[in-house]
Amino acid sequence: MIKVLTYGTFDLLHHGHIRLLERAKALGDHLTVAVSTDEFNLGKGKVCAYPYEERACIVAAIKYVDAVIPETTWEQKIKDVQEHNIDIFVIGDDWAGKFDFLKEYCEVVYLPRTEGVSTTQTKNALANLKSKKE
Ligand code: C2G
Repeated sequence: MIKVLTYGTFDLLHHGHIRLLERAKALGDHLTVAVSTDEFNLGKGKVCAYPYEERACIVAAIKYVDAVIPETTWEQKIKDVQEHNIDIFVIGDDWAGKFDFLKEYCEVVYLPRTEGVSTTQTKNALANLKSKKE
């Protein structure tokens, strides 16, 4: 069984996230997603619309996802790859090169991001909607 692992915030889920998870799962038989906790996101400068428990619940419901674990630190990836017997680490190419240190432990794949969609754009669109109603 080929085991795949990816990491992300997955706030205000959109088709860019779904396409990433679909392609990640297609690389193997089992996909584990490490969802960033709220505290970890603060370190990434991100304040989420949905708290960790809700984001984890939503990601776990996606048909491509087989397991969800929390992402609490930048340093956990090697341990995660070893403890979960991961064969392939996958993430969007906005991170290209950043996780090459994992090549010692597993295959590393950077997938093209889906253009034209982002959680930030979704937040801005919602803010515009709100201002139009006022
Ligand atoms: N993504 C994508 N296309 C988009 C937006 C996001 O392919 N239009 C991908 C990202 O490249 C990432 C995944 O979807 O692989 C999750 O994106 P985010 O929730 O923004 O995750 P991020 O904050 O980049 O967290 O340790 C790694 C970090 O936790 C990654």
